[in-house]
Amino acid sequence: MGVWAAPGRVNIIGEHTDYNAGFVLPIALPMTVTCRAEPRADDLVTVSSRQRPGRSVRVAVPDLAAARDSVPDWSRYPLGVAAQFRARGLRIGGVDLDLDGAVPIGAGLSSSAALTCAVAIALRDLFAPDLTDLTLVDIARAAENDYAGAPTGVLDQSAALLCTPGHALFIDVRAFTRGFGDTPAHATRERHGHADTDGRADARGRAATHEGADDAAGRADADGRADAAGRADTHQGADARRRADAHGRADAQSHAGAQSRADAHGHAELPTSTGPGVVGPGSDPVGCEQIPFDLPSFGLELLVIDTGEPHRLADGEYARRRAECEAAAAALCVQSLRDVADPADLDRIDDPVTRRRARHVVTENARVLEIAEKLRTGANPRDIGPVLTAAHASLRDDFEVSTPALDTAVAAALDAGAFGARMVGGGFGGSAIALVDRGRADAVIERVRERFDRSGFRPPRTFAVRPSAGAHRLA
Ligand code: GAF
Repeated sequence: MGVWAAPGRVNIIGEHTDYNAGFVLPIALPMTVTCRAEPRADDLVTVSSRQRPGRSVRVAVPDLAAARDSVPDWSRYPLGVAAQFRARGLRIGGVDLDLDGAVPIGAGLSSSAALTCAVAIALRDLFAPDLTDLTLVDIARAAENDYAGAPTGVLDQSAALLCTPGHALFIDVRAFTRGFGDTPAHATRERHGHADTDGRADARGRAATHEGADDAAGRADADGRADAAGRADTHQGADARRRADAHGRADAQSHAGAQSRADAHGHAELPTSTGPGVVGPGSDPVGCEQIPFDLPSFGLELLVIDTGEPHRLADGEYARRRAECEAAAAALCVQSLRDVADPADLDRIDDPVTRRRARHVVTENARVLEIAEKLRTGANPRDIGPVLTAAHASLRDDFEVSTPALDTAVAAALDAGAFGARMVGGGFGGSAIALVDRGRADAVIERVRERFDRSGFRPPRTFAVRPSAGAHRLA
């Protein structure tokens, strides 16, 4: 028996770049989903959720794949992870999985990846202890894509599994996903055909939403959140120790990589000295770099403003954006938009909507590299503020995934003195972040509340976050 936890995430920068083989820079949140797991003597996998009392689901291990269409939506996230272990030839036995979530639901903070990743590390530790973190990322991603039907990239699962306290995690998704043997974009397209060229999501994509996962383990009251944060904190020391060597090595390696990235926005790749996808003891996977992101010592706070508008991934718009990006890459004859170095190249795309979608991705990749370089070289994190705000404009105007409430949150935070602000995650609802001086945090929150009230939006929920631990065992 044991208890495992995995966090939600906030992406500092790099939205909708993961499925374009680009760059992302998330941090893990202090809020987690926990999975209490106990092996059984028989071959049943049971899942229960504190957020769904009395509605546990049980499936025999050999029936996991076939059960996909008959189990409730919420249970597809944990069962999908178990099914993925089986699909990869990994032996798992019967097990009771009891879930409890403290990542705000529908808030664009990735409660579903927190759930799949908590289950993934529990099953790894119980049944397949040699599995690498990289394989776990792929397992959690595939569980969401193939079993739950949510066409995500790898951002959320990577953040939940690999982030470390006090750091933002830079990921070069192309280099990182080489180790999967298949890129997430290709994997999803081949297995699902989740969106046609007009961007219409298929029935499976539309059927499942992040809310399934959120219902399973995402909801918690203020006490629940405080408790989860506290529990996560007590284990951060161990987690930090586990990765302590990795930081030194990863940082040293990444300085060499920084030069090549800076020279070739969009084309350059991180060094792959340990080979594609290899995870050595005490090192981060290829394509990943832990970059110090120490807000308190600069007197800064990162606020999350949850608009309360539920964010949904699989209702068709996310899949449509993916299809538009693929169409843009095809029009430019490149493998993915990651391969576009110069925004001027986008003039070759005839369709104005497709061109704007591509412009977001190309400029967003450049923004990730710019912020990563600033943080890597020890700049005051407040200097990244204008880049965050530019990212919001791009998501609002070019990618068109923002909402009036998100725009209001960003505008009000900036008016009240935030250094930068933007929506986070997939969009169409969810949360914004604002980088603020610690002394201005209350004023910023107050201004956002006033503006929401005046605009007729529900009161937002606001809280400060700090870079926290990735998935870990609690007990
Ligand atoms: C969602 C997806 F799950 C991620 O993979 C990523 O694409 C994100 O939206 C947008 O950056 O969280």
